[in-house]
Amino acid sequence: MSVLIKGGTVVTAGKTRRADVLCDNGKIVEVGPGIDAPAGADVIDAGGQYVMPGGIDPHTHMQLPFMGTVASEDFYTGTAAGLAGGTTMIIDFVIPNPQQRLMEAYEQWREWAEKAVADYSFHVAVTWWDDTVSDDMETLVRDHGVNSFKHFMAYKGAIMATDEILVNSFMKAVELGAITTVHAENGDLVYRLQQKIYDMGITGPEGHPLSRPPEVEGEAANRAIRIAEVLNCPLYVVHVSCRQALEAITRARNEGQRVFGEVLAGHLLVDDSVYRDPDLERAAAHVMSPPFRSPEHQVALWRGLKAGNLQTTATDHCCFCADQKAAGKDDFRLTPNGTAGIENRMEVLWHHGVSTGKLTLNEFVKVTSTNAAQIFNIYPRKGSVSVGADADLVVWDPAASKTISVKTHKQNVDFNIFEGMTVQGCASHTLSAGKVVFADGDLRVERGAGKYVNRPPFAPYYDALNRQAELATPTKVDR
Ligand code: URQ
Ligand code: ZN
Ligand code: ZN
Repeated sequence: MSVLIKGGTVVTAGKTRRADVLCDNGKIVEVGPGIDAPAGADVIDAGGQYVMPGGIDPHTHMQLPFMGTVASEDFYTGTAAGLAGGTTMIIDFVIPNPQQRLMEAYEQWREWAEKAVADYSFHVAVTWWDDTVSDDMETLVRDHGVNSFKHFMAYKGAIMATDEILVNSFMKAVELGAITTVHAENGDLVYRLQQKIYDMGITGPEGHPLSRPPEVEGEAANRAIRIAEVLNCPLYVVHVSCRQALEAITRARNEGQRVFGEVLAGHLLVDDSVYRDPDLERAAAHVMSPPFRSPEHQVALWRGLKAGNLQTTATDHCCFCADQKAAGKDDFRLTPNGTAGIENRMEVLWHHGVSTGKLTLNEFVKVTSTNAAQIFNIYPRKGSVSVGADADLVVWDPAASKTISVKTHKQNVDFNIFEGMTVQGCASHTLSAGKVVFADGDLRVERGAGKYVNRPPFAPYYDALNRQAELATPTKVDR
């Protein structure tokens, strides 16, 4: 079955032009003006609309077992909600328990993800270390298309990676040609600050941000960056939420270090006043880490995105309903951390980014799709509108408006951090593997249609050798 998207303006990371797009057999087969519809083709009239690469959300946690419960959104409902917002691929996380073989956890997550309706891939977390972890990392890169390994520097007593784990894992990643990613919060500081805040009698959700100030994130981001610098290891900092972490990334990038930064749609648009909501259930619904920050950090993050010091946008889609969040009713430390966003990421970024002039059309495509595809080595198969690429596309209607609400969203969670936000510009059609899976408000998904996406390693040793060469030849000093 072929689909012709006719009359639209194709927007990619590098170009904006009037062109039709013909999809057949899951791939893009022709891009250009005046394409005639083959017999039997589905034709989408994209007049007055944009045709862009489907969004890639590089940070989700579908059905994550965490803090004594399981995230309410699973791989079926979560990828469907993403398609309704123009996101056609997720990169989720395999998170082994300490002492659990990475391969065992990987097989478990692969099984959970079989019901996905859009394509998916996995970062694999390194939560402990011994030779078997090293071996499993190698197996995952060599045989399973994993090229990124995650490290939680927070969550002491659970999945926190110590410096020793970071060093061992980063060295292995360089050897394998993989990239490392970090959740950058100093877990020891958080642990003690949580205790201190709680012992002061602050037990409600307002205690959450107090126990994880921006400095706690800035320190960890800088530490991970410095470790990566010494080991010449590419580093991707997830959910950068504050000026301090952004400054650490910006400094490193200005010195030519291979560091990337990710920002969540939520951290760009929601501030820490939510934790002072007199409705404690609503306040608890916003408990995630790093926490939503005071307004000056949103200003810094938008600047970072515009300046190119933050390359990707994500959601950290990790859903817990009110009855789950209630576990922390008397002790904020027990509130499962996580919020939603996969359905609204692109539309809120369009409304607050493109329509306000912060982002050009091409920058919007970069930060919602292409940069993630390039960083995680699946470009131009993903993140492009080019012949031979997967036909994962979104037809974007700049004139359409909607008001975001839990009453109408497709996400399987009873709260929306963008509740009541009216946006102009949203997906009218989404194609996944060349099939129309969302059109005029209706999902047309097929359980299990999503495919696992292999992500090949980068050139192993390349950077390490270059670095050694640099170090070996002392810089000439003109006397
Ligand atoms: O830390 C993460 O990224 C996971 C556990 C989701 N929860 C969160 O608060 N960000
Ligand atoms: Zn995290
Ligand atoms: Zn996360």
